[in-house]
Amino acid sequence: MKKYNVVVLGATGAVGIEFRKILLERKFPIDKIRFLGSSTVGKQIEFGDRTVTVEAVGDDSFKGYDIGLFSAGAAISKQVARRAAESGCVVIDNSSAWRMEPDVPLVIPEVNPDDVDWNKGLIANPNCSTIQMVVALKPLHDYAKIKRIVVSTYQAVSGTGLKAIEELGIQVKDIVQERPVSQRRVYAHQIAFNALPHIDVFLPNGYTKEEMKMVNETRKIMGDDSIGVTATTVRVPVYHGHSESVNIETEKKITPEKARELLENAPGVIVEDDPAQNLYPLAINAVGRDEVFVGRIREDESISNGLNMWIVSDNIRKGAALNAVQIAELLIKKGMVK
Ligand code: 12T
Repeated sequence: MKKYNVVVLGATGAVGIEFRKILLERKFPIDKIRFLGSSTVGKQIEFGDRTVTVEAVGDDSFKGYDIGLFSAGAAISKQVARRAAESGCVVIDNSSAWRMEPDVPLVIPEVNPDDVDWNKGLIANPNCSTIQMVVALKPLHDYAKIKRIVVSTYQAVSGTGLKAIEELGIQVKDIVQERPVSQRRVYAHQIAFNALPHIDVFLPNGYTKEEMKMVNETRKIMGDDSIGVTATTVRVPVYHGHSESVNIETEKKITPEKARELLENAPGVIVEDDPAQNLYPLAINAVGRDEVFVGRIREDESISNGLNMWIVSDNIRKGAALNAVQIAELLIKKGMVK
């Protein structure tokens, strides 16, 4: 079996840690591996039976490497991704930097695998909240054509990175031990025992950038600009796993039973929907899992063709690292890596 030279940019961040786990778990065919970071340069990392030293990004970081898995934020990605691609390294970028660029495919392997065919060395991984929603909605769209989506998210702090996970822990401990909250650096407000209707920055239209990512990315991935999408994205004091309340209006009638059947046969989806047994998707159960979990599927009785559902997934896995590695596997399968 052919093996590939792989470079991970942002190798010690929350997504980087997951990249390393998933590459090993899935026995990704690796020849050379390189880990790049900024704050952790020089750190030695065990990777299978190798020990790899974290390096700083330099001019030659990508030369001789076939696949780049990037999760170092939009600013760094804007600086290096095109250059890496030009040097022959196919970049799969997890940041928001390139997602809406017309010459960059935005890919979820279960949804639009063939969009990788027109890549020019750079492929974008969608936003975590978008991925899990679209994995669940695509089979329903194919059957009944979705006209409009109304989504509210309940997003874990791990999406912001390791420093946010640490901050939630510190604040929870402070409050439980009846001390004043000692640290508030990551978010605009205390996150422990709270809910913040604010993810990423605010835009002139009153929405946050996270909300507009869900609107624009959903249309690009589905290849359908006629779908109306409106979103409210909320940070909740959960370490891992995003939850979403999703309402859809469809052109054709789709019953909850039909929706369950379609989703039970959909790739990457698990239906957990038995209210009598208190069974519905939960963030704590989705952690460490690859699939998107869907439940609470019920009719929207306020309109003629509408459904409500609850969609949960591990935001760092399917929402980030796993989806990117699946794109890399897809490129290999299609013979699109040199
Ligand atoms: N601000 O990939 O803070 O565009 O949870 C993902 C997650 C941006 C992104 C977050 C963010 C992205 C967050």
